[in-house]
Amino acid sequence: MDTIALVGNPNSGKTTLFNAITGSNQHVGNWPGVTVEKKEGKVKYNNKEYNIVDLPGTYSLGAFSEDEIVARDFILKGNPDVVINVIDATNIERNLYLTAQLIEMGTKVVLALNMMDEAKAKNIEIDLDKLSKELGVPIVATIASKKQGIQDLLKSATEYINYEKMIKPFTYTERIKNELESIMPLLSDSEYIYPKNWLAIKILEKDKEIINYIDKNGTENLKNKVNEIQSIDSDLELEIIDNRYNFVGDILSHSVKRPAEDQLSLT
Ligand code: GDP
Ligand code: K
Ligand code: MG
Repeated sequence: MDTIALVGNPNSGKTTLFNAITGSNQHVGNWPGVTVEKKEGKVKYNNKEYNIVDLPGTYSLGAFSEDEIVARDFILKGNPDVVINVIDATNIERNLYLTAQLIEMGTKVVLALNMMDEAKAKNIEIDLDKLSKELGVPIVATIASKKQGIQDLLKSATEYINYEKMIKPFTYTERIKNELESIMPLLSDSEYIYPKNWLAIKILEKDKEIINYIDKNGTENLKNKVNEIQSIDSDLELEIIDNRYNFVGDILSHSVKRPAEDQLSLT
């Protein structure tokens, strides 16, 4: 059975959407080894049954909380066939930071642009086509609390399972690009359970889970490189965060218009 995972910031409407999709066909358990709640359900679409997994609400996919680690491990190791990223359309700048990380991971992701009723009430204009093209992800507008857009979302997500992934190459700053180029060759002489591009970024971010993982599974050359990077007191991780915000900000400047007073309150 194909699996669809839901991921998004807290309060983006993820649970409401999960309930709208699965109805009463759901159950709650726990993720192994942690106290984080695991919600799973099933939905039938086009005569086919799909497994739906609701991942913990999270702003980021770092290693700073159990929720973040559960979410990213499931996306990278649980092999979902497609991921639905639920976005609060009234808070799109902040919400897309997570999207940027999903794109960076190489995830096959569909955006559910939720709370479209509230975005409309706030006169936020979103050019869905432009946003979709520039992000390189299919987007469906939803109002989960009114069960609107659910069928379109299921159509988009289930069809995407059989399509090639849309590719939006991330552009990094010169310094990050150079650092990545120095790590990539060291990753090529062994097999890892994580995508190599993503591992290289996490090494530069000094992600503690990944540093541990490399410590156990990496080649000597890679371990030496990781130690070297950790001993340099650089602000590379901040530059990587900035890089993601710039990627998102640039795209939003072409595709989202807010009323003037709202723009002022953002600064
Ligand atoms: P989660 O934290 O992402 O699981 O978010 P919830 O599903 O708990 O939703 C947070 C709040 O937003 C709840 O009060 C929902 O009823 C409400 N909500 C969810 N989707 C929508 C929507 O599309 N429009 C509006 N106006 N409210 C919504
Ligand atoms: K909530
Ligand atoms: Mg929830």
